[in-house]
Amino acid sequence: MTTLFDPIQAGSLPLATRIAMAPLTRNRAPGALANARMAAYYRQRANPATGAGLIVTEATAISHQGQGYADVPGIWSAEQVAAWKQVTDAVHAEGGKIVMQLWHVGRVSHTSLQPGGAAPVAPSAITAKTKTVLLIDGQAQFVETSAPRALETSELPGIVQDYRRAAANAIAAGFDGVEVHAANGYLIDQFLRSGSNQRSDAYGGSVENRARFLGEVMLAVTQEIGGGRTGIRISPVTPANDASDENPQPLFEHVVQQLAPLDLAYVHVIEGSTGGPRDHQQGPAPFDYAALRQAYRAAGGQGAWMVNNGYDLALAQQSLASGADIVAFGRPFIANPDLGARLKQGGPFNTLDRATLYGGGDAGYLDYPTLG
Ligand code: 8OZ
Repeated sequence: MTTLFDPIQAGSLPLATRIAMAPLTRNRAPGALANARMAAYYRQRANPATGAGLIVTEATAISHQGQGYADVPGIWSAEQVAAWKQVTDAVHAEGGKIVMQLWHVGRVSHTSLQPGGAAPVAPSAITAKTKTVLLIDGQAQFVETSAPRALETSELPGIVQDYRRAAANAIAAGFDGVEVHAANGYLIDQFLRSGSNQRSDAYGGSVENRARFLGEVMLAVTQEIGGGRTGIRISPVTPANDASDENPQPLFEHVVQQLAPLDLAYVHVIEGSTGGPRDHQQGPAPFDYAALRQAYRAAGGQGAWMVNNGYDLALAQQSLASGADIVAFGRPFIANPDLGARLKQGGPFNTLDRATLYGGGDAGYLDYPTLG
């Protein structure tokens, strides 16, 4: 029987275990630059014998327009590429693998974070009922997002190009690959889901149209760096950032069918409400994740199937036994740098300090203890 501690080949990525560190926003990159503190944090989790078989970085903006939170990192400039090298070097020195999560927040932003103080962009001019994080006098504060403007059809190729450049930059910075963030109510998910997409052009309306932007981004990224170094994260029913869809099952089955020919490294699925109940429901029926995976496989998709949300060892083993390939752990990896070793011996696990999640320094970031 396959265990979490068995190796797997995910596209071109040889992974020592099936334990992934999920992408985790920590708001510790002032100036949108990675830094030595971040390198130390990822290094603590990088050795596959004690930490993760694969690290997915915190969400990283592909452009200034793609920024939506204070002190999150970027990957659009040469300076940012150089800064990330200290992170990839640290992870590789421990024998680890790391991919960068590529992010455009769309409407989940604030004018104070946008170029020239402009309105954030979105598929449609519908304000998300959600908050973003700003730093006010050095303190992380949650504030309402700003009203977005609808993107012109003619602007979309430029954003696709931003994803392509970001993927090339990630490889130049030493990453083993990228994960396109198509989850949690950010730009790509805003196009996918009917609650945020009221477009009347080729990018709105039918399932095929709403999935078009995602398809174009994935084609550009895979053409640039190869499908085997590319993953994607989706969250079919999450209500995160005001995301909603009236019928997610056919929408996401179409999405994975569209992904199948790209020969991706992996498909990463958040089950349920991100960081919340796994049985969260949107649409007419409970979401069928096994059917989603079967739709991908039936279309010829061979990427690893990565699952996430509220997993412990028992649930992870159960999921591997029923067809998942990799399990991503988020909050447990914040509090336990050596989560792999702790899972292997059945605990104990450190408790997460929520007060130090977003912004700040070493506390709650570099000081969680490891086993003896
Ligand atoms: C928590 C806080 C800010 C951003 C996501 C990138 O939900 C995020 C995020 C999470 O995917």
